[in-house]
Amino acid sequence: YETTRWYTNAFIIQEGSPNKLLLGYKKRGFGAHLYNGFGGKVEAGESPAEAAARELKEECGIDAPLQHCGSLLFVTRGGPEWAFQIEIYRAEEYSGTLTETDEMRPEWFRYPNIADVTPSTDLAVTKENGESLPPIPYDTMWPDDVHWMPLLLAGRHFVGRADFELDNEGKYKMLRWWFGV
Ligand code: 6U4
Ligand code: NA
Ligand code: NA
Repeated sequence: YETTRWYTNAFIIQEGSPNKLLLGYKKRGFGAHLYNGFGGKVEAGESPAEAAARELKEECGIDAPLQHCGSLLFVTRGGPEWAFQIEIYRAEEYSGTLTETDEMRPEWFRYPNIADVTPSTDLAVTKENGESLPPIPYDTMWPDDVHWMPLLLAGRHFVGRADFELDNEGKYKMLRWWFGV
């Protein structure tokens, strides 16, 4: 590969009525117009955990006791070849005020009861709980997310890999994937 790049992705997950997941609508740059966790590049001299905390603050204005819960490898063909290693973090609490930034617009979504979430749960069909919030917007997220989000929401530690190909229209298509605990 040309290079392996290290990234972070952080999610705030609050069990309750309804269960809430915080995502950000990315307004610019890589993955623009998709919902995702908050994160970005790990910079020189920084640990992934430090980068995760910095990016969370920069992108939506909050601090949180982030815990590492997963590692994902993304490999791409068709364009410049690269691999992304993304470290996934979660927290149940946060401090500070959620703030829209130039890069991200934070929004809450509901998800099914944790007891109903297994690695094979299809969260694209969300159970009727928490009417006031929209369900997780998988159609507007990276296509791998639906496969590992149940593991994240269930509080599991997970690893995975997804391979992408850049198609003729310049869109990333997911060729194959594997996610497990
Ligand atoms: P700069 O250029 O410094 O603003 P930076 O904020 O460091 O960029 P950015 O925003 O490009 O990085 O980070 C990309 C984000 O997208 C990271 O949180 C990782 C995430 N990401 C990339 N591919 C992904 C994928 N296939 N599935 C996923 N998240 C992905 O769920
Ligand atoms: Na970012
Ligand atoms: Na950054």
